Order: sequence, then structure tokens, then C-alpha cells
Amino acid sequence: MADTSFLNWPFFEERHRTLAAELDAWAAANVADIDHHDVDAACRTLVSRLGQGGWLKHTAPNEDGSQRIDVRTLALVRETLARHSGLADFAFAMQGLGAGPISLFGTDAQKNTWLPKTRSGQAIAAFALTEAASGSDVANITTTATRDGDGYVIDGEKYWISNGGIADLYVVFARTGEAPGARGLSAFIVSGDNPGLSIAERIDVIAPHPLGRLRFKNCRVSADALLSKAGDGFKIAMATLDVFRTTVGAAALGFARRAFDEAVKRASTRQMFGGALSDLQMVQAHIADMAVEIDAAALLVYRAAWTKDMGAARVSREAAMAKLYATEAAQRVIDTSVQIHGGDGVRSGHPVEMLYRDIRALRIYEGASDIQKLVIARAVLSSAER
Ligand code: COS
Repeated sequence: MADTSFLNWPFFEERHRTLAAELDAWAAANVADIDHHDVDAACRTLVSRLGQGGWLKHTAPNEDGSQRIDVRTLALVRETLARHSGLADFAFAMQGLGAGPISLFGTDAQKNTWLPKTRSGQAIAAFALTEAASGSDVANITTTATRDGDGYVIDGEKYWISNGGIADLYVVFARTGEAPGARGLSAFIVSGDNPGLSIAERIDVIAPHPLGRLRFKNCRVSADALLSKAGDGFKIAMATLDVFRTTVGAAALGFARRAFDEAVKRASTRQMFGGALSDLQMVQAHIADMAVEIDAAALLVYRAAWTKDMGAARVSREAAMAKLYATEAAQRVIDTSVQIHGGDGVRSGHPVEMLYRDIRALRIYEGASDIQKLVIARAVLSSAER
């Protein structure tokens, strides 16, 4: 098992330490045997196992409102799953992100309809925000939702939607036009079997997972599919990302820890120049750099998670710092681990080769690194103005 001394930091409680140990043992027994050749089937199996194992309950509060989302728990689960399997982390994360707007903004009826199913693994969730021309620029969304009788009709396309093609529910962001730009968007819950929703394209990427382009054509939803109020869509998206961006940093941290463990194992056992690779000071320097970056990333991730759990209304700055640093640092750590492994590091199917492919998208999705810098700079400048 990876270094767990960080669990003694003051950000954590005993329940977090217990959960991390139990999940590590569960993941070791439940994710390694899954065949990844059919990613849709693999994801369905993972969601089902994660539900049966009781882990998905952490992605959404209970229907009676007795439990809030605990961001430290979400982050620990993602970090732990990511050490074992990128796809297991993906399956868990998307249940959280897809159901996140319902957990945070849904009515009791909306929560009662969907959250028991996403928590148990009976329904797969997706977050449909991005479009071809509005990945980073959310205020530029062109998909429309037009009022029609007592409901809405959605028309347009959504691009790069994780779980697109296998999800049972999509939270869809569309322009309702209360005002130009960010203030004219709304969020809707759309069932995967809505006849107005189709999959226009499935997309293959370097770390395969279910991903698609969605087409909405005369897609009718009732008024009770609307989350919060018309015009609140942008804030719903940002508030959801405030929670989940921290957990992207946590997943990157899990990838980095695995790459680090593999590098240390390799450096200690590989014989070269009459001794172990780890006897060489240049290799020791790499190991020191990796160790520092991992601890720095963990501090930022769990600082952001703890701040949110302590009741902060907004953690945009902290979450952006956590995601930016942890994903960029993980890329460097994994690249160094590949280097320490030599040829084996680029052999298809080797753990560090898989990590090298797994990490790249994390610097792009849920707000590219450049966007995180924008969020951080805006927060700093606006507090300097005050
Ligand atoms: N929580 C609540 N409200 C928020 C918020 C948050 N985290 N962030 C912004 N808002 C509010 C602002 O306060 C503002 O409200 P008022 O109009 O009442 O003042 C409104 O939302 C618009 O905010 P802003 O002016 O910052 O919007 P911009 O269009 O400039 O966009 C960025 C800001 C670029 C930061 C935003 O579009 C973004 O995060 N983009 C990346 C999106 C992303 O992660 N895409 C990936 C999709 S998921 S794979």
C-alpha cells in the first residue's frame, strides 16, 4: 500500500482513515479482474460493483438530507481508486459529477427520484456541459431549451460527454435566455431513454472510457426536470465544479502515488553500474523531487476539500489551485517514473505506461490548467481590490 502517513494530517478524522484502509483492500480485490476491452461493459460492471460495495453512497447525500457530500471522502475515494485503476476512478467520479447538480440544487422530489439509483449503481449519471465551441467558455453555450406548454424543448449538441452512450441520466445545461451570456443558462435532468436524445458519435481517446457527442432534437422534458430556477445554470455548473475539481486533483494524486511507488520499487531492484539504480544520486534527486511534488499536491487537495467541508460557500480559488498543481505535478511525476523504468516504461500495458496515458486528460477536463490559472488570478486580484 502507498504511503498513508498523510492521513494523520489535521484535515482528517478517524472515519477517513478507516475508509481509506477499507477501500484499499476492497479495490485490491474488486477492480483488477475487470476486462477493459469493452469499456462500456467494464464501466457498467465497475458502477455496479462500486454500488454494491457501498462506495457510491459517498457521491450523493442521503434522501433524508442527513448527510452532506463530504469532499474529503470523495477525494480519498478517488485517490485510492486511481492508485488501483484509472477506469474505476472514472466510474466513481462520473457518478458524483453527474449527480452533483441534483445533490446540490435538486428538490426533494428530484433527489428522491434519482439519487437512490445513482448511489446504488442502478443508474449511471453524466454531466452534459461542454459543446464544440464552449468547453472553456461556458457562457457561450448554444444548446437551447425553449418553453413549451408546461415543459421545455431542448435542441443542440453536447460534445466530449463522459458516459455519453451508457448513462441513464444526463444533467444538461442549455440556454433559456433570461439574459445574455452566463445569466441565461439553465440545468435540466434528462433521462437517457428520452426519444429526443441520441448519440451522434462515440469518441476514442488515449485512455479509453465511454465518451460521446450527444444530439438533442425536439427533446421534451417536463417543468420538473429544471434544476433550481431558470437562469441559474451557470452558477449550478460552477458550484458543482467547485466541489469536483478538488477531486480531479485527488485522482491525479492517486496516479502520481502509484507511479512513485513503481519508480521506487524499480530503482531499488534494478541493478546497474555495479549497484542498485537507487544508489545513483541523479536517481535519488528524481525520487526527492517526486516525493516533494506528491506531498505538495496532497496538501493543496486536502486543504481545498477540508475548507469546503468546514462550510465555505465558495472554494473556487482553493479548488483551482488543487486541480492545477496536482494534475501538472502528477504529469511530471509519471513522466519521471517512465524515465526510471527505461524501455519498460513505454511497453503497452505496463502500469506506468497506462498512467502516462491516464493522466493527460486530467489537465484538460473540468477546467483546463489555463482556466484554473484564470480563476486563481481573478480571485487574487478581486481580493486585492477589496
Ligand atoms: N459559484 C457560484 N457562482 C459563480 C461561481 C461559483 N464557483 N463562479 C462564477 N459564479 C458566478 C459569478 O459570480 C457571476 O455571477 P454574477 O453575474 O451574478 O456576478 C457569474 O457566475 C458569471 O461568472 P464569470 O463572470 O466569472 O463568468 P465567465 O464567463 O467569465 O467564466 C470561467 C468564467 C472561464 C472561469 C468559467 O467559464 C469556467 O470555469 N470555464 C471552464 C468550464 C469547465 O470546467 N469546463 C469543463 C466542463 S466539465 S468536463
